[in-house]
Amino acid sequence: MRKYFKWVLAAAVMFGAAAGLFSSQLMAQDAEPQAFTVMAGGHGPGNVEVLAFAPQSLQVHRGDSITWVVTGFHNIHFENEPQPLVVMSEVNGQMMPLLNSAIAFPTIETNAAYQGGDANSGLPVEGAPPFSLVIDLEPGTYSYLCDIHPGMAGTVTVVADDVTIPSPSQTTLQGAGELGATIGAASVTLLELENQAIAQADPHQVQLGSGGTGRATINELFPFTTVIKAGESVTWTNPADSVEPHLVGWPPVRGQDVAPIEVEGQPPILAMGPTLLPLTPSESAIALGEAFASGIIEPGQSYTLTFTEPGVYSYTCNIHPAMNGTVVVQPAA
Ligand SMILES: [Cu+2]
Repeated sequence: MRKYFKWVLAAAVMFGAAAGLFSSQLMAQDAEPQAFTVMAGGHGPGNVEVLAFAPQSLQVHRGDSITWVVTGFHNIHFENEPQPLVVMSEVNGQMMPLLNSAIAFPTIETNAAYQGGDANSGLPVEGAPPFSLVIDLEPGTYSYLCDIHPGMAGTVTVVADDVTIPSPSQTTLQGAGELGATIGAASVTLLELENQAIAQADPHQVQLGSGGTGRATINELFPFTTVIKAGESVTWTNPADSVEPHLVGWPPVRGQDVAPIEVEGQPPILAMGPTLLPLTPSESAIALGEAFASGIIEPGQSYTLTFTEPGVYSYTCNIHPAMNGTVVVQPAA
């Protein structure tokens, strides 16, 4: 009786294992396509902005779809090398800086089947549906990136149908963990930068955002408040190891990054709008109440203004509305 029982148990285990194997194979082959989500960027406290795809690496089966949820200013571009955001081009016989149409405009529609090669989501447009692709690719690893933020890249690995992969909810959790770790590390840097700014010996220097923070940027001014004497200057510097452009100016000009020039039968030329245009050359003198705008200060660049009159001067970064600073100019002794 005991022997018999053992045999039944063994048979049941074996049958169960076989059935499990059989059913899991069935599931892998006949499974409904799954819908995965990838976060493209994210926000943390203290104006920390994550410049990463999360999860950075994703496994899918052929036929599954991926939706990229974009937070911030990012594109999703399957390609090998990032393209420059700003290109100099001749318009009506004049060289002018243009937003690169190879980045701005999509080359694949949302919900389309992606079968390889160059494919770009285009820049995020307010109110547009999220960018999704149905992955119709042979097994292999495919990489994509954001043209705007160097180092912001992700991979999609397509595996054979009979290979088990993490579920969409597991990968979403994984992505949330990656975002959280990046925000945590950036928050530590934020405190260090604020402490440095408070202890700073030279009141004439302001750092625009963070540098060297890898997968995140901190869009703040270090320090927020600058106190100088009339006739003195302030120099704003975007650190060389930053990955984010900034500018300083007053009054704020938001949301006019592009001033499209219509061209018949072609996509519009994307001239830079008032938000990004330089109004005041570096080394200029500013009077109280006078408007000024630096234009884009790229990583590694500086911009200097001299304040001749006592008073309180507010300024902002048109790209990052939370970057607001004040220069307090005291009467010269
Ligand atoms: Cu900024």
